Amino acid sequence: MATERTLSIIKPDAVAKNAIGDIIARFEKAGLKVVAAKMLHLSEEKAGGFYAEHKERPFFKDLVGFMTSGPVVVQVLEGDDAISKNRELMGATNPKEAAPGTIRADFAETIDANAVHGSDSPESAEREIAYFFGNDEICPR
Ligand code: IDP
Repeated sequence: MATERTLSIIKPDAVAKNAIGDIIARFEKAGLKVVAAKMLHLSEEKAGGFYAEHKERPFFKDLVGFMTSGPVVVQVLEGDDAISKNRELMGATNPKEAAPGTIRADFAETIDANAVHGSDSPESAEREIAYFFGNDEICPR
């Protein structure tokens, strides 16, 4: 197993539900360490840049509207196989298809407001972490 870092975002719907602590507890109980964290209210430009790969998709405008609708908590999680472990904890993109006990099954109802984001590959983790954090904001533990 490789020690990895991944970017997690607790999205505006989960922040509005006061679920920040419950979600971070799941990461920590699974052995992932929070090595950076901050709360942000994303601008359209910042949210649009983050999801640039979806720019041509029909849901892009709604996605940016949702991601800028309230504050988010962005974190860097570190641990063994952190990228795939976080994706397992999150569950499927559509909460209706997410396995029982996953974050999306427990905290989200719809695909447009699905509680969390997690990097899906080492390449996206590297890009996404650098999109939100400078090296001096990450605290190895
Ligand atoms: P992921 O968040 O599970 O990695 P992606 O395919 O990267 O899923 O999509 C990014 C985000 O875009 C999703 O989390 C979801 O909020 C939104 N999204 C994806 N597909 C759809 C769709 O078909 N309709 C509405 N929103 C979508």
